[in-house]
Amino acid sequence: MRRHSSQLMKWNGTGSTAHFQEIVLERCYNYTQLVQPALRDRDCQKIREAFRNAFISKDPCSATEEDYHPLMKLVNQTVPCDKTVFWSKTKKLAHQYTKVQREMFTLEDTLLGYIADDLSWCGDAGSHEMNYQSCPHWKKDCSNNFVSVFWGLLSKRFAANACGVVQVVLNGSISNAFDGKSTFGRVEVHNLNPMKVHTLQAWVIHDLGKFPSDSCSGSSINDLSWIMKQRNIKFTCQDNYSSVKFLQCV
Ligand code: 2NF
Repeated sequence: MRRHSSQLMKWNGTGSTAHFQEIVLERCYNYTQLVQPALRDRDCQKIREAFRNAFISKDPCSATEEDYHPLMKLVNQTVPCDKTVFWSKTKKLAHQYTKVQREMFTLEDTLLGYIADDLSWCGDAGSHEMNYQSCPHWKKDCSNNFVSVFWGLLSKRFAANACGVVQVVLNGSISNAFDGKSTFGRVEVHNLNPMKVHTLQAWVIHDLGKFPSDSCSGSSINDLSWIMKQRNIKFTCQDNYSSVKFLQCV
């Protein structure tokens, strides 16, 4: 049954990305065949279908992690030890860093992160279609929307699977380089496994030409250091690490 567009405009967030299904399939093939051929046996049609089944015909404000379990099971990717890079308010820079350091991985360098990056998606309880008009906004409508739950679960698994020395790129040009309310501070930090993760290395990078607002000696990094101490994970911090810093010039 066709629904009135007024009903589809009920949320405050942007609607599903146009051509969502095609983009998911194309990104999946690109990643599994060209970017990481080690995953060439993954079934992209099945991945697309499992992704769609996670949220289609469901109330877009009642997402649970279980909804995504079939998708996670299909993909099942691990990142080698010492290769995990987290980021918070430094997306562009962190991605430039892993592009240069070829074998390093941010979440968006893993298959599911790569597929979903910058996309929006939701359905509706009474329909088999996606809602391209609007989707719940994570702050204005509901936090248990399908996009937030997806990133929360993916971030949790990414952190829980990390091993060896792990890195985080933080932004020294905002007042709290470490923000306990961010996904990094709320989810990733608390899901690192002290039995597997030896050290967390933080790089605090200041934007070129901007006044530094926070640094390794500031109180937010002190909070992060304290959490790591409690969690029995060694912590190091460096301001303007040159291998990351120089990327701002390219
Ligand atoms: O969109 C992504 N690629 C994404 C989204 C959320 C989390 C990636 N992550 C993973 C990455 F792998 C990083 O290691 O978490 C880490 C970054 O998240 P952060 O919250 O620490 O960093 P921000 O720069 O503050 O946020 C990243 C993006 O996520 C959005 C936010 O608006 C920004 O576009 N975001 C944060 N929390 C939520 C939420 N609960 C959110 N979007 C929806 N629901």
